[in-house]
Amino acid sequence: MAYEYILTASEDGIGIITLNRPKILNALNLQLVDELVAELERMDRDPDIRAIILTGNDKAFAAGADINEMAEASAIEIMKRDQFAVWDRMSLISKPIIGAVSGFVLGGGCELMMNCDIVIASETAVIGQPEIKLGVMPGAGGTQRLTRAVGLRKAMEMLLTGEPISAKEALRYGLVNRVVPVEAYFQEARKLAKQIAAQPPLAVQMIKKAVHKADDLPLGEGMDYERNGFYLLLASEDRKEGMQAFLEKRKPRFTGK
Ligand code: CO8
Repeated sequence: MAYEYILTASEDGIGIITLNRPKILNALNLQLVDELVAELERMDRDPDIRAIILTGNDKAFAAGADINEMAEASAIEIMKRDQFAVWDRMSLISKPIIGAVSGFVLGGGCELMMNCDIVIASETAVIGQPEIKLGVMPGAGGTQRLTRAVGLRKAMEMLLTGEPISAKEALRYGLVNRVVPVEAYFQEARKLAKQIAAQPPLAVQMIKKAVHKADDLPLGEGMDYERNGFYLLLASEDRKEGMQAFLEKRKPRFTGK
């Protein structure tokens, strides 16, 4: 499919999506988000792709929603657009999404990063929710996912001041997984994606789903969900292969069946 605002590639079981509006710091207009979600869904269906990397460029992962696009729109127009419905589809992607972020990760950019399952950040990343400075507030999960990720007090400070935090501080708060020099963040994400792509795909997807349930469900229900996933995976061919390979002291070959 031809896209205008994203680039796509695939290699060795991983799909790579690059946000591509570099002149305006990958500001997220409606079309870009539509393209991004369409490609995530396509990669989710592609049996040759087992993990997805989402990235921008060294200067900006994304500096937020496109302010030009929303500056003139009325509240009713924006409500009728229902633009966050497409964002909600991102959380239905079953394959793991690894964010490789650098530079500005602001507003909708931070919300997009928080939609990723694992995040590798460059040392230059500055991460925040500056919506308050524009007279609004986050609309795609900024108050909810940030609070779950960093805790109430830190989220309050970030959201009420609009000031970003450094990659190192984000690491301390568990908002990103690793911080590496800017020359290395993409390679690090690629290495990790390949490692995950070599795992049994059904188990990968079941684990992703179960971990996200920990945000939504009370503990008892989450435990039930986990246990049913465990039983289901016992019926997979990859389970037979994984255990047989262990007993035969060889590397397993997982097929996703
Ligand atoms: N939207 C549109 N254009 C942008 C955006 C943006 N979010 N961010 C940067 N740009 C453009 C600039 O206008 C500039 O364009 P031009 O060269 O044509 O003047 C170009 O990118 C480069 O930017 P700067 O010259 O400003 O670069 P600096 O290095 O000086 O500053 C900053 C970088 C600090 C990132 C600065 O650009 C900035 O503050 N950007 C805005 C950040 C922001 O406020 N993001 C939040 C947006 S709101 C949001 O994401 C959620 C809204 C939820 C409600 C949605 C309702 C529809």
